[in-house]
Amino acid sequence: MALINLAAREINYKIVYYGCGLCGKTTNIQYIHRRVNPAVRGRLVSIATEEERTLYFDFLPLSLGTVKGLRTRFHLYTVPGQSFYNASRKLVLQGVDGLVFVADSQVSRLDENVDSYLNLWENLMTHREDLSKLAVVLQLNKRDLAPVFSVGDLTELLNHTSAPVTEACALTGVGVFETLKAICKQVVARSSQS
Ligand SMILES: Nc1nc2c(ncn2[C@@H]2O[C@H](COP(=O)(O)OP(=O)(O)OP(=O)(O)O)[C@@H](O)[C@H]2O)c(=O)[nH]1
Ligand SMILES: [Mg+2]
Repeated sequence: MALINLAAREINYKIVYYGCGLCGKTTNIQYIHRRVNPAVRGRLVSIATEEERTLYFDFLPLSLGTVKGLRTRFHLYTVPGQSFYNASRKLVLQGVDGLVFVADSQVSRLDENVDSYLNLWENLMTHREDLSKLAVVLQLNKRDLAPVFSVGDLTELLNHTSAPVTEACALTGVGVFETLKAICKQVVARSSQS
């Protein structure tokens, strides 16, 4: 649920980038951090291993305009994709408003994508949340590599909630802002309904 701070005239949304290890979650956030106007962003906080794998999360706050006279703050998080960091993933999911599920399109990563998608459903259940009730975008990343699955195949496997789908190459930034816009639009629309 979006957190409204009336004293500060501010509305806060939490968006979590989820997906298997090495699918490109941190790369998305780093690209956004590099490319947005410094006036709208806070500090990028990354808690990572020496090999630059996410250990706990990445965090980037963005202030993007107003909704009904309230300043909007989007708190972007990533989770660690490696399977043994599940406790961290559960914590990061707490209070989530929007989810970007980042899929690694490479054929060789099929099992990891499916495991991560199932793990997301499971972890949301522990917070009494349900993917079908949240704002969701499916980002098909690493479209620059080969061989990759078709958009249709990945959508069938990883999009049981009929979420908007974007294609991306987070390394060069293709599709990164399209994904961000799609998820921001959805979380704002949902909070306006409630
Ligand atoms: N070719 C290609 N490489 C990518 C793309 N996106 C990310 N990468 C690379 O994939 C590797 C892993 O990217 P990360 O962003 O660290 O992956 P992650 O999902 O945060 O991984 P964890 O923190 O372990 O969960 C890095 O070497 C990136 O440069 C892409 O679209 N195309
Ligand atoms: Mg990471």
